[in-house]
Amino acid sequence: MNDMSSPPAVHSPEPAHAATNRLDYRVPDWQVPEIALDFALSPEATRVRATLSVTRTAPNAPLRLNGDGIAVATLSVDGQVHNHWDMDGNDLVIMLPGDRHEVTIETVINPVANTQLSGLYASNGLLCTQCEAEGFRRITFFPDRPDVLSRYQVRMSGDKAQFPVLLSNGNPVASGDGPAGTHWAQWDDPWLKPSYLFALVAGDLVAQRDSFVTMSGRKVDLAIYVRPGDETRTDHAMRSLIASMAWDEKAYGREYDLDLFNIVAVSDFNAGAMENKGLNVFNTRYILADPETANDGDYDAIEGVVAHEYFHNWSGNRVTCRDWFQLSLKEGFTVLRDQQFSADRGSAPVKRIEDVRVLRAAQFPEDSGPLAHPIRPDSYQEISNFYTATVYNKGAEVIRMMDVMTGPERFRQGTDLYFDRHDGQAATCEDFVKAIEDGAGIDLAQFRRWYEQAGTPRIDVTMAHAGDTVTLTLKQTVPPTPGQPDKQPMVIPLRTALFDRATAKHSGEHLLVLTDAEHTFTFTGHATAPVVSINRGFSAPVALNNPLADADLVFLAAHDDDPFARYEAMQQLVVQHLVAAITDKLSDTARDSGRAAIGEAFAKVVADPALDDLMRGEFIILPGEGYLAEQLDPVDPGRVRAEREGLKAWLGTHLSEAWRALHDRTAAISGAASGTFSLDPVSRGARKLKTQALVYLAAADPAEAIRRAAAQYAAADNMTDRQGALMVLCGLDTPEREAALADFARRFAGNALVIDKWFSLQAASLHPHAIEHVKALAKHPEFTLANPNRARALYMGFMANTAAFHDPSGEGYRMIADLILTLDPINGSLAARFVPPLGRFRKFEPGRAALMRGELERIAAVTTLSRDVREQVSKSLG
Ligand code: B3K
Ligand code: ZN
Repeated sequence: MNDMSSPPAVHSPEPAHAATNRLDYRVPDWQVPEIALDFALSPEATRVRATLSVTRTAPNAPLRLNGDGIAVATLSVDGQVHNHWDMDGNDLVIMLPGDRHEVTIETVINPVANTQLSGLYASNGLLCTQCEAEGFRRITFFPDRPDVLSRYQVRMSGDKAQFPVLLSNGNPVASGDGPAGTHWAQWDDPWLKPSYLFALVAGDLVAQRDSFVTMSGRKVDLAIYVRPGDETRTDHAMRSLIASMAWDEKAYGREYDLDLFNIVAVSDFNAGAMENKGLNVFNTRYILADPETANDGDYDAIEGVVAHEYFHNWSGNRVTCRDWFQLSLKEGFTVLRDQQFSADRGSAPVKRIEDVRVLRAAQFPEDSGPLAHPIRPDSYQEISNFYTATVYNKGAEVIRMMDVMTGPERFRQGTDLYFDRHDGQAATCEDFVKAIEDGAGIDLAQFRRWYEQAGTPRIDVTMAHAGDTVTLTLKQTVPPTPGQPDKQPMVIPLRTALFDRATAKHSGEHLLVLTDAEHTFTFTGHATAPVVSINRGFSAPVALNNPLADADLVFLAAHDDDPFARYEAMQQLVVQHLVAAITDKLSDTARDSGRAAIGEAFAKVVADPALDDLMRGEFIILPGEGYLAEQLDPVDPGRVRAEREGLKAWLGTHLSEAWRALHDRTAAISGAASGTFSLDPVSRGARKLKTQALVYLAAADPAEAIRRAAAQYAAADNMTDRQGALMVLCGLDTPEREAALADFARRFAGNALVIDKWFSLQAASLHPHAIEHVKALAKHPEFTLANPNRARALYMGFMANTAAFHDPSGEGYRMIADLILTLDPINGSLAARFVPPLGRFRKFEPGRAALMRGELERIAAVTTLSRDVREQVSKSLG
């Protein structure tokens, strides 16, 4: 059975799971305008009685209700026992004579046994729900699709000591004590909603409370519920929520629509958070923060995710999705909205750079691999597999391009029309595009291809100069992707400026909109050949091939007035050099001159008084190993690591005085020396640079870096400094490493979110024995696969450690394949998240590719795989 050369199908007697296709959409045969739910809560046997008012929309059709892992305990129609029903697989099919009925179904579920964390489950003694996308059917039988909108009334009863707090969507309408130490509460949500937005939480929780007065003067009570003891760490989340509510009124004219807004933080959660109407449920990771335990990135992530979920109240809840193929309708738009919010709250250019970095690290590889799909997919087996960087982040970029082309005022007219036109509806991506077209007055006919075609377009740029005329020829290629061998040209808006070399100025930015496969743009009035800065602000999510000489890149890195373009020039300078080095195309002289150019650009940036430290920090981050790998075919991850670290060490030595000075200067800010912690940009910038300086010093002079890192660790009054120092120590083979790790574990024992950091730092470290460390950590008493944050901390950290994951022995691949097989029966949707990195085997040199493929085949040979893992593995094998 271990014959690696056999095709996977031979090992897989199970029939392939049927695909759901976008074009097969049909309106529902029945609607459910109202549902009353009654929960008798108990950790191991919760009884659910659901009463559905159903109305027929198609003649003769039976009522088909989805279920998953549940059975009918009792069923009645219009108050009478009803026997005309059958099971069709997981579906409950009820024959009904009339056009309107009241159907009551009882089910009994076991939340404690629900390790998939979908439906109603237990987390740390709490009971909570996660219903998107198809979890509601694990609670009760229902037409579990987003175009069935219902009014929900929810009653919960349970032991008062065990579940003192009982929450659901909407408003609390009644509560009281019941028999034998129980109590009950009734909640009523006045807004129609699909089943995926249903939520219930019961348990011992404390609330931090505040309020917000909306633009029409209504007071909204806000509460963030956490486990007792955690309430001191909710201030930042609450501030973020209030800021989000104000921002959505100002930026999009969207006002909140209930008298209360509740958030609950739970420790076991598959995703980051969930936008249930009036009752958001969050992963603790995106709520809890204080300076000692959360780093600056955590603070940003909390602000962004709190905003994201809040913004869904309009983009997702008031206007929801017709079907799951439209997921980007709510996710792409809401990511754009949270990106715009965070840009307004902090440094817009830094935020843009971070967002592009995420896109390139997570979405570009997806778009060039076997799991590539359009932002509006055409087919899926398991929808959980489509909560992807493509649907979310590329989806946001696509809508951002509409904004770029229309300008913000017209874009706002488009979104206003969208919300007005589709309020209360389950809409499609097409509805969104049409509303922008009509509201903003723009023709998006060809632009719609962004919803249809997968793959990152590549733009080849050639420039010619003669007399005073510049011709810029742009050629687009959209690569073939699975199921889409031939592509049509896209609409690609590129913000462009031509810089005069002598004055380092340009005479105004142009928005070049490329619509053909190839187009030449002409500019006059350039006596000398300019330096072209193109895709400024990253106006289109494309891979740009604009071959510029090192000197031109150094010029743009120093002078471009678009901060993103300046950063980009720096990145391109480094990428060009490293790609040439990795592929052995550099002579010794070329290596020296390449390094010299990079050193010059770095020196300018480090010393530039016009830059703030937050931005300076962005400029000096070397392109990630994953992004470098994207530029190579085939990839040898060992070479990528060696050359990237080699350059880092060279920069560490070449600029050692600058790094020392930087570390000395920043150490005085927001460390123990300053005595106060602040999230202001100056303190944050200092913290960012402090660790970056250490990183370069560590690559060049480990002994000095160890001394400085140990001091930074000891002096730290905040997690950013402490974690940064520990990260640097963690990559070095030194007793200080062990001492700091032990101190960290002791200091933060019992704080799960910080212990997650302890696991991921070691898994992602540059230490030569990282792979052994991961193996040992998997056996650590604090390690568990039952908690998604912990599982991700160790194994996502490890997979991001490309040199370790791609160890030529294949041990990293084996470990991940074993993990997938062990995790799959516990939590299939989480297990499936670990498949894509193995699925990229075609990108790698033949030795590694064969090993990776072999592991995928070993997984595929298992007949009991979840639908989630099965889909990802079989698509990866192709
Ligand atoms: N809408 C949720 C996603 C839940 C994922 C379920 N597999 C989070 C968000 O995007 O806001
Ligand atoms: Zn979302």
